[in-house]
Amino acid sequence: MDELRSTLLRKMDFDNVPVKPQRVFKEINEFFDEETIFVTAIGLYQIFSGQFQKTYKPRHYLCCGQAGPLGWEVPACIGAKLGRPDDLIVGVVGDYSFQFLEEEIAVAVQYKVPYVLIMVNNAYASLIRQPEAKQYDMNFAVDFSYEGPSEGPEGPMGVDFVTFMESQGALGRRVTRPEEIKEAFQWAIEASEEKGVPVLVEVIVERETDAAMGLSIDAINEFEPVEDEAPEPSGSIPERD
Ligand SMILES: Cc1ncc(C[n+]2csc(CCOP(=O)(O)OP(=O)(O)O)c2C)c(N)n1
Ligand SMILES: [Mg+2]
Repeated sequence: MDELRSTLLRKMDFDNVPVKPQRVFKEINEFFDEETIFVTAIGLYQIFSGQFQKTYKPRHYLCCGQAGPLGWEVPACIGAKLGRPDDLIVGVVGDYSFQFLEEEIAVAVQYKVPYVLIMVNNAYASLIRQPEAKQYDMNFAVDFSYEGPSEGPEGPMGVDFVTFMESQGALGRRVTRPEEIKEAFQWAIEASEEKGVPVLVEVIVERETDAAMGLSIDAINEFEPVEDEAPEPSGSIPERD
């Protein structure tokens, strides 16, 4: 298992703009330390998280589980922070998932609960887009982009999540380039603690990236390159100030 885990790794070090979702998780792995408590729910962003994100300790990776209630991250981060007030809580969220329970941002502001949200924003319900495209060759009712408030490298993105956060009394920053991501994480940690509110890092990612998937563990379809050898030793833990 150890050998398999350190070979045949999926590529993460994409420099592309628009940012590849895989790159977001490379930045997360390099930036956050083993004490960080992550919270996530359901979507391709969460499947990418499961495939790429490093975790180190029990009860430090909270996923809603099989029912998959979209939006769960937003209030679950409140619960995690109240349960472990001295720990850094980071929710990893999709654009559509966020919209299911975005009203909970106001609750966190009202009760002064700080945490960081990292949004993998493709303006798509991509966990529905991918099977529609692969199995039925269609793209029906899964695209949330529209002209207006927010733009990304590939065009209109629709909802402006940074303005939404600010309208609730919280904060947010939009990131469109890979080299801006870590600095935004640092800002979000400091700003959330200083103001006692949730802070969003909205990463605009490539709109149609497919996640490796298959009907069984020995029939996985890869859509992106697989590395021949490990780019770094597995299990290494980043240091953070
Ligand atoms: C309440 C609820 N409604 C619908 C679904 C079905 N569903 C699962 S993932 C998903 C799309 C999620 O989109 P987004 O949060 O943007 O993540 P992405 O897949 O694009 O990364 C949908 C509609 C669900 N899990 N829960
Ligand atoms: Mg999405």
